[in-house]
Amino acid sequence: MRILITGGDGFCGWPTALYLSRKGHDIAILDNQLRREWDRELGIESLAPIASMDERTHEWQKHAKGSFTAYSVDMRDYDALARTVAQFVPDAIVHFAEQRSAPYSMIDREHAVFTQTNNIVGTLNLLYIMKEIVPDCHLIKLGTMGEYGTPNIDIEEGYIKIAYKGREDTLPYPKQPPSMYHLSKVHDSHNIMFSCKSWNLRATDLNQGVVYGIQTDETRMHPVLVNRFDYDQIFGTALNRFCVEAAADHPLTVYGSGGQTRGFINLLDTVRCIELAAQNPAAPGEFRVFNQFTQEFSVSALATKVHQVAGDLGISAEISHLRNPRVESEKHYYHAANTKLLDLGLTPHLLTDETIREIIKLALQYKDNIQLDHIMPTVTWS
Ligand code: NAD
Ligand code: USQ
Repeated sequence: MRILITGGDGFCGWPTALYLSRKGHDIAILDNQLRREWDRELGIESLAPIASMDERTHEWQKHAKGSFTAYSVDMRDYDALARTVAQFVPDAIVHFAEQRSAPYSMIDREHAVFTQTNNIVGTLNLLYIMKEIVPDCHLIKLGTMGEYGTPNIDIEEGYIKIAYKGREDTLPYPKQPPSMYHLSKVHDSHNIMFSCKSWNLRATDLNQGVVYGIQTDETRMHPVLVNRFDYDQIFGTALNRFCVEAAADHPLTVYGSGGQTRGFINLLDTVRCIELAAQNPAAPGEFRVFNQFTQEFSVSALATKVHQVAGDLGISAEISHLRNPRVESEKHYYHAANTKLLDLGLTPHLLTDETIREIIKLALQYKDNIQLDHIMPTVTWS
């Protein structure tokens, strides 16, 4: 297949591009490297230093089975995006290219407006381009489990059957997103659903949980291919962050009581899920939603696991319950369906002590680069 991967320079996009390329697909990555600019804005850096997009692309071209091309294009630039799609003519577009940090979107009004404009305009441009240029192409869009929030009933995969006043319908599952960033994903989902219905486009919305892990078989093939490793308060996410904190002898930063429960997925499964979605495209006019996570954990349970594995490595990682900077429920029901990707053939890499050990060891390897002053949360929701 010919697969265009937007956000192909990012944490999920880069390993996905390499994985699909090694499977023999023709790959184009598209990224304007905004994420590297946000690092500069915030004074942070990937813990494992990453090569420039040009350098890592050149290195991968030596290993790629099919063609492998990189485009430096902004999703908000309709003409440039349209030219790229017209030139590459993809069978599938995997769309990762958004501002993905909840804390970044909550810094202030400017960052909230930026996040929603960047994400919603980029996706809208893509939808119009697909309609005009590649109407049969399959859009594989990264959504988020956070779109659903934490309702007091089971979470379904995108839709819920409702019986009301003697009538029944299957409707989009109610959305209660917890940040301006998560809201942008909800707006995207609505725009994509409308486009599928109106223009007969085919789309899969992958509501992904929090991703953990750093390296894949492909990113390990050469030091220049190393994946980015975020751990700071803005772009770092729960499990990876706890592992770096352990390596840095910093208390593990559990927000509030830690009862917040979320869906989690190993990066190795992220890349496989994208492959499964691409191999099994949505039908024309179909807006399909898959919940892309493999296990549910509370934040406290994860911190406890990291504490134990760190202990085995001779590191005493104390757990600290901080005042929660976010407005979110810390004690709630959480049970979400995730069978659709399993039905397509996903065999999950479940969280093991070995996985945690590997992340801690990678963090130890770069211990001198850890910026301790970027760990504690300062961005608050209220
Ligand atoms: P990332 O920030 O590492 O990568 C996103 C990439 O998109 C960056 O390289 C950035 O430069 C690029 N980008 C952003 N705006 C762009 C624009 N206007 N034009 C061109 N490129 C642009 O993020 P990630 O962790 O790889 O996440 C990828 C996607 O997966 C996001 O849509 C995110 O919402 C979703 N997701 C991520 C996680 C996670 O835990 N990382 C979980 C669920 C969903
Ligand atoms: N948390 C802590 N301590 C930390 C960091 C986070 O207790 O040091 C808590 C948060 O309060 C939250 C939970 O852990 O309850 C998850 O937070 P996170 O920062 O790991 O992840 P989140 O903000 O939800 O965002 C991440 C990605 C985002 C993706 C989302 C998937 O950055 O792109 O959409 O995970 S989901 O959470 O399913 O919506």
